[in-house]
Amino acid sequence: MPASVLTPAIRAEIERLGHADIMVGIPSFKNATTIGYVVRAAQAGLVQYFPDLRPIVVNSDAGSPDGTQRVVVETEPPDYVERVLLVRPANRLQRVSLTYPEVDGVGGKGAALRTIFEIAAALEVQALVVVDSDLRSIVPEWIELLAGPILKGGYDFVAPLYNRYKYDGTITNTVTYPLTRALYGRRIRQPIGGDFGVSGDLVRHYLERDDWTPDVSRFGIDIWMTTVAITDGFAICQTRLGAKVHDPKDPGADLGPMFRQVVATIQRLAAANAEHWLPIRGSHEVPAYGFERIMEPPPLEVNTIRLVSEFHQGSLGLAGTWAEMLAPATHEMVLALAAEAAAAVVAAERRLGIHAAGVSPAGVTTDQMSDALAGFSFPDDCWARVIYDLVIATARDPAAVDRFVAALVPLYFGRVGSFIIENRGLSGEQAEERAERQAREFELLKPYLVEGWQRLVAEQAAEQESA
Ligand SMILES: Nc1nc2c(ncn2[C@@H]2O[C@H](COP(=O)(O)OP(=O)(O)O)[C@@H](O)[C@H]2O)c(=O)[nH]1
Ligand SMILES: [Mg+2]
Repeated sequence: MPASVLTPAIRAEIERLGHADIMVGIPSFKNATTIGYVVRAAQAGLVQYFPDLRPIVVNSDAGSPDGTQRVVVETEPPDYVERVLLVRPANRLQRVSLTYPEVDGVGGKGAALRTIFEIAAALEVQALVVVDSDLRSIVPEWIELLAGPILKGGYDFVAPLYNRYKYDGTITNTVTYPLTRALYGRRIRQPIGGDFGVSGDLVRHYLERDDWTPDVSRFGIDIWMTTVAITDGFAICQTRLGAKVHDPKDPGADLGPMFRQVVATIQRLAAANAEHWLPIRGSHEVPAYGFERIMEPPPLEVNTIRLVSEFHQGSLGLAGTWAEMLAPATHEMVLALAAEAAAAVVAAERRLGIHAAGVSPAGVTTDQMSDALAGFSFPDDCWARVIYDLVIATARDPAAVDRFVAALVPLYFGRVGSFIIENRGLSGEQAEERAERQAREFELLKPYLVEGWQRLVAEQAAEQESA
């Protein structure tokens, strides 16, 4: 097992705590304004739904300068929850907030979870629930929905199912959902949702793996957890949590680094797991726990013109890298699309009388920008080929993955821009159908990936022979 990262102070804290049956872990980085509510909801869920178990809440913080940890420590104590819920639990609820140590010099969400895993393993918990600290829509029942399948149903990994606004979750919709589904044959709709349930067995297994890379210490953690649960044969289900409402992010402005960390991780795992996914065709449903929900999440504004413009800008500086990482036919298609993107942006800016690239133009809505860009489209099958070409390129040259994934960012912007333009008039349900259609396209093109992989294996064998 790789060495523990825990500091002596955290070890002493674990010694003091002894044991627990169920733990809620909350990673945080500058979430002072929202984490108090998440802590109260977690406490209430533990007290209300698991009154006989020994519960603990652990906040693993990055050393936030905004007082996040103080909020956790000062938020209403567990007896407040007992009072408002009229429950008298058998065990006292423990609550801890600590600053997590970096893993091999790297901090981030994954490093925060690494400390949470180590504490969960040391306390010998049966179930660990992890929830994000920027959640607005969490309610106490989420704790039951995430831990129940483990404690009652024998599952090891519980992935969330939520209603997200149609423009939220763009990394999930463009890459992690369709690729995980097509590679491994499991329809896990939110492989990087951030809110998970994990059994004690799977926590120990995570700590025993020896592929904890720097990206896993950052935002690669979620796709790593999900993929390891699939490939290493753990029992997986989903759980219906209702709407996901959290701090909004505009893909063009906020999601570049997260995209690179998530996609480099999923690509690295794909290259390592070929014998696992090569035989798989099609996909099947993953069981879902919990009652259906119909809540609609609030809308989110996105600067569509910036997304489409960044796609074209990328083609100016990155065409060389695109040529390296894409098949010639895909490369050609993508360059033609980038030229169309440039023309669409010029026309849209003229129609709206603005110059929008870079800043969000005041008073211009997502829908107005999308209407003005109507006609620009980055087709499903071209996107699937881009992602599959990258699987092959990463396997051929593992050291280049970060460079390739950085060059993929403008293509992702183009693809997301197109998704938003095409979905502008659609309901959440209709947009969901589009995401499903794209996932089916990934499945349909799986033979393209398999052939590319077999060609690479043959090439490498020939090189070996001649060497
Ligand atoms: N400890 C720690 N937590 C982080 C860090 N970055 C993000 N997080 C937490 O990870 C969770 C998800 O982050 P968020 O930015 O909301 O990502 P998204 O909702 O997946 O787009 C939140 O609880 C963040 O506070 C970090 O550097 N350190
Ligand atoms: Mg969030």
